[in-house]
Parts: sequence; C-alpha cells; structure tokens
Amino acid sequence: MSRTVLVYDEEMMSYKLLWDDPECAIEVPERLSSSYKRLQDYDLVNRCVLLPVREATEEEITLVHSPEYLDIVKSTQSMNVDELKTTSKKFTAAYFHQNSYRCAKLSLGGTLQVVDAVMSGEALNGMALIRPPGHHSQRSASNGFCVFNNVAVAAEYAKNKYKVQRILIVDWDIHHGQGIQYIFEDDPSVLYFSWHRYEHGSYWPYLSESDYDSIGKGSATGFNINLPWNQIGIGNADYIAAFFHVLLPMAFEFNPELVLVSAGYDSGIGDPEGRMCATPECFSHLTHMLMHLAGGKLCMILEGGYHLRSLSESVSMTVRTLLRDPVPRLSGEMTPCYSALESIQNVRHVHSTYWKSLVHDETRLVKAISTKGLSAPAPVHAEASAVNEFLENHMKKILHPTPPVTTLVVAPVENTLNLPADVQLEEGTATTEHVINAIRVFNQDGLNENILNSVGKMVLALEKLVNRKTRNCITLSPNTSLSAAVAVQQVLRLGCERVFCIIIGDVDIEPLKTDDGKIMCITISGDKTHERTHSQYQTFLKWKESSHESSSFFYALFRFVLPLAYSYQPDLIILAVESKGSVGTKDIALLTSLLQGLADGAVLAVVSEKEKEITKALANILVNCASMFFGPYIPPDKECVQSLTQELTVMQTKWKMLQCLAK
Ligand code: X5A
Ligand code: ZN
Repeated sequence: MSRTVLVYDEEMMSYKLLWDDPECAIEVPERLSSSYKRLQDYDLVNRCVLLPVREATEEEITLVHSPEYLDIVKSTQSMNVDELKTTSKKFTAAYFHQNSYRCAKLSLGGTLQVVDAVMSGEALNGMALIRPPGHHSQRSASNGFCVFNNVAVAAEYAKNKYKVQRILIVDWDIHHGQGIQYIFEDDPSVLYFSWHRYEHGSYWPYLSESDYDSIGKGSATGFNINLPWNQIGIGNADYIAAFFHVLLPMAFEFNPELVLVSAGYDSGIGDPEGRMCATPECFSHLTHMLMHLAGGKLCMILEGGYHLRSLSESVSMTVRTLLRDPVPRLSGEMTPCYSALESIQNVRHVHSTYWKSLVHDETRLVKAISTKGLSAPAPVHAEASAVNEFLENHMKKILHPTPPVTTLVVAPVENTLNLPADVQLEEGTATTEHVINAIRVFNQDGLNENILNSVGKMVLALEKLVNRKTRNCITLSPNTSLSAAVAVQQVLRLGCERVFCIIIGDVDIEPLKTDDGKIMCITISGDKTHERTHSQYQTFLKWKESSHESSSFFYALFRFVLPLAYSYQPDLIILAVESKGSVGTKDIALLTSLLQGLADGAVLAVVSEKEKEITKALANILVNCASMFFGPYIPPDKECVQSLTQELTVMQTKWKMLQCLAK
C-alpha cells in the first residue's frame, strides 16, 4: 500500500490572537491556508487521500493532560476577551480564543486520524496540517502557542491502541519541544530527538534542560536526545550532518515501529523566529531518510513555521517526498559550520555510553564553546520579502519535471525475471561502431554477441538517464566490470561532471581511474586481497556482515558512504554489483534506496545477470520506491569499524560531511 494521507480543515483557522502581543502575533490562521494552497498549486493535494479531521475525545486528551487542565481549556469557550486574556497570561507565550478549545480538539483529532491510517495499514504515511501546534504543551500547561500536545498524545495513543513498543519522535521544529521531553523523559519506549536554537540558553524557552546533557532519566537514560544550536544561520549541511552523525545511527539502532515528526518549519530559511538557513528541499532529504525507518510508517504533524512562503514550500517538499517523487538535489556548500560540529560532538559524547553505534568513535566534550566559527554559517536572509524573491527563484532552479519513466531495464531478451509490471525494457539495439569502440578501450577478450548487445542497449539507456527521460536504470549484465566501466565512460561523455560509483564485490573498473575528480569510487568488499591505490576519489571499505539475520551496515552508510556522497554532490550514481559478497541483499537495498537522495534520483544499477535475488530487491526499490523493513539491526563489528576509521582519516580532510568532531 503506497498511499499518503493528508489532514486539513479550514475550521482550524477559526481562532486568532485578539489583543496586542508581539510574541504571539506570528501564529496566524494563514499559516494553514497558505500551506494548503501551495500544496494545491503543486498538484499534491490530488495525489493524497484527504482525511477529515475529527474532535479528539476527553479520554484521548487525558492520555497526557490532567483533567484540571482540560477543564481550564474547556472553560475558555465561553469567556469574553478580558477573561481569555487573563487565562492566557497564566501561561507562557500562550493565547486563547473562544474557538481555541474546538480547534485544539480538531488539531489533536486530526493527528490521530493520520496515526490510525498509518497504523491500520490503510496508508503508508501522512501529514496533518493542523493548528494549534503541540510540542510545547505540558500535562497541565499551555505554552508557546500550543494547547494539547498532539504528538505526545499520538505516541500514547499508538502505544495503547496498537501496542507499539518503540516510537521515535523527531522534532525538527526550531524550538525545543520541552513538553514532549517532560512527558517521555522516563519512558524508554519513546526515543525523542529535538534540535533547537539555543544560543547557550539565551533563546526561548531559556531552559538548561534543553542542552545536550539532558539525556533522559532512570530506565529511559539515553532516550532523550537534545541537539542545541548555539548560533543562528544553521543550514542544510548542518541539518544533514546532524541526521548522519546523531539521529540516524541512534534511530536505526532503536529500530522504531512508528515514526512521528514534530514537523515545525521555523527551522527553515526566512523564519523570523528561527533565523536559520535551511532551504525547502532540505526537508525532502530529512523526510526521505526517515522513510527508511519503521517500514515507512511516518506521520508528519505540523508544529511551527512563521514565514508563510518558506513554510508552504517546505510543507510541499515534505508531502512530495512522502508521495515518493524524486528528491531534489540539496543546494549549498556541504560543510557543516564549526558551532554545529561542537554541538554534534557533545551530544555524541554524552550518548556514547548508551548507544553502541556511537561508542567506537573517539569522543570527548568540547570544553571551550566557541562563538566565532572557523567556518562561518551562511548569511541569514533578513527581509521577509527578499526571502520570497529568493524562494521564487530557488524553487524554479531545483525542481524538475518528474521523468516519464521510473525505471528502464536493460536485460537479455530471454530473461525470465519477474520484474514489476511497470518497468520499461530498453528495446533498441545499437551495436554501433561507437559502442564497439567504447568497449575496445577496455581491451577485453572474448567479446561475444551477448555482451555487445547488452552494452549497446545500456548506452542507449544511459542517454535517457542523463537526459531525464527515465528516473533510474537497471542493467543486467553478462560482464559487470565491462558494463560498469563503459557506463562511467559514457556518462562522462554525455556531460556528467561528477559520477559516484559504488562497487560491491569483484568489479574492476581500473582502466578508468582518473584523478580529475570526475569519478569518485567506493569499493565494498569482505577482504582486501590486493592493495589498490587510494586517493581522495578512490576508497575501499572492508565490510563483512557478521550475521545473516540482522545487519549493521547502517553504521557504514551513515558514518561513511552517505556523508561522502553528500559531500561530493554527484550528477549520477552508478552502483555495480557482481555478487552480494560480504553484505546482504537488504543492505544493498537500503544503500540503493538512500542513494536516491542524490543526483535527483539518477541511479544506474549494473547487476550481474546471475544475481536474481539482488535484481529483484533493487527493482523493488528503484521501480516501486518500496518502503521495507531493512532491519533488524545490530551494532557493527569492531574490525569493520576499524577499517572504516582508517579510510575516514584520509577522506575527512577533504570531504567535510564526514566530520563529527569540531577541531
Ligand atoms: C510551536 C512554536 C514557538 C513559541 C515561541 C515563543 N512555538 N516565543 O513554534
Ligand atoms: Zn517552533
């Protein structure tokens, strides 16, 4: 089932601030309508299943909130403006309206609608466009525009109704969801991650418990992850680095059954509260990565976001990605800033006792907290209108029409693989002079009809891949080394400037090694038999899975392969698999799926035609964009980590996304 549900109802616009309060003035009804309007403009609403909101019941509200607090909120229904104001002032950064109670019930009920759709299997994932937001609200307190804690209630609800044992909450809003932290800090069934503007405690809500050293209590120690940002101007590279080096290793080790996102977009560019720099497509990447957890069970619940254009573009990028459109290339310099690295280093350090996938790194606290960055964060767009103009251009630049074909397959005619129905077979037969010449470069003996035919078809397919007539391509090859080498040569000829090659098993594309940076190549194999030349564009990863049932490859992916790929920013990915060798089929599937976050999803998989099982798994990923359970996971082998660390030392001076220590 591949459906995405969307909850929206304009009734949640029926409350607003009734008096003068500069702090609350940014939380306006138009936040909802402008997001929904933009989704319509991108034709995304039609592609979702629209679910009606419903009122949450008192029983649901009191899963988290006290009956006394419920009574207070209820009583605001019949208050006059003066009474509303008096009640609001009992809390921090809160405001009530006569319709607040009704809207808060719809907001929570809408959240639970998405959870029900996803947990029942009716939908794969979904988003709730709701207000009031929830993550600041506490058992007996409204706070930070929030009335009921939508995401916290959703987690309790899923635990009760669906017996879910592990829930991950990712809070990418720019404020600390202290409400969620308080509710779950002694509950190990909920892993809570929040990044937030902190500035050493000088930013709202000014709490020492928002710092990286609040890690949970008792049996839940290690289950609260705070990543404070001590500078404004945090951007794409910082957020992605935070996912690779903090959230994702822990989240994969945790292996949740459901992922809830406190999806606030005040962490995006132009937001007057957050003052950060992340561009809308960054949220596509974050969403895409989270889709690999919990078998894809992912619920996005709106929190903050106060720059209407930025909010609506980022919401749209999120929904687009839930619907499995290609992930737009991430823009900007792929270098995390010094201050971000300090925070990443510190949070990794305090959690390394509790999470085995962090323990191998040399970790220590950065004592001298800097305010002057060694590499400064990107400039912050100050004027709201300048941001509008920037976004108008930016979205045009990064969004391309989705290719008409998802997967083009090059296979021998007699191939009897049960490939999904909607693949397109490359039917041309271009054994041209040119192809033969291309092959001759590699000095291969024993070229037969079969190989010429296969390579000829692949050359035709590659042209379509580079020209975005197809999103990706699978080639079943009788000679993987030759096909991979010709593929690299051809895509360079077709104008690609950076080709990222991942080679699994015994594939040799040695004749192509250029040091002009146009090719980056990672070879993954179980043993390092022959010493080959290493460079900043050529690396070898010795990796052997110790178990058939469970995998630790996620460690290599987030610690090494993906940071390298994101640093390199390829135009095209070539994945060559001779035999699965030392990594499992699920590992190759996870790798392939995550690589689709790069190069606008332009992936060529060259697979030995003997490897039926791998072909099947790759087709499932590339054709169906399948969400699967890639787990269960185990922490990595010491030996594997050691060899990876060696490669890291060489590579991280040039490829900055590999860094997770401030220097
Ligand atoms: C949901 C949210 C922010 C409150 C800020 C108060 N709340 N200064 O983003
Ligand atoms: Zn916020």
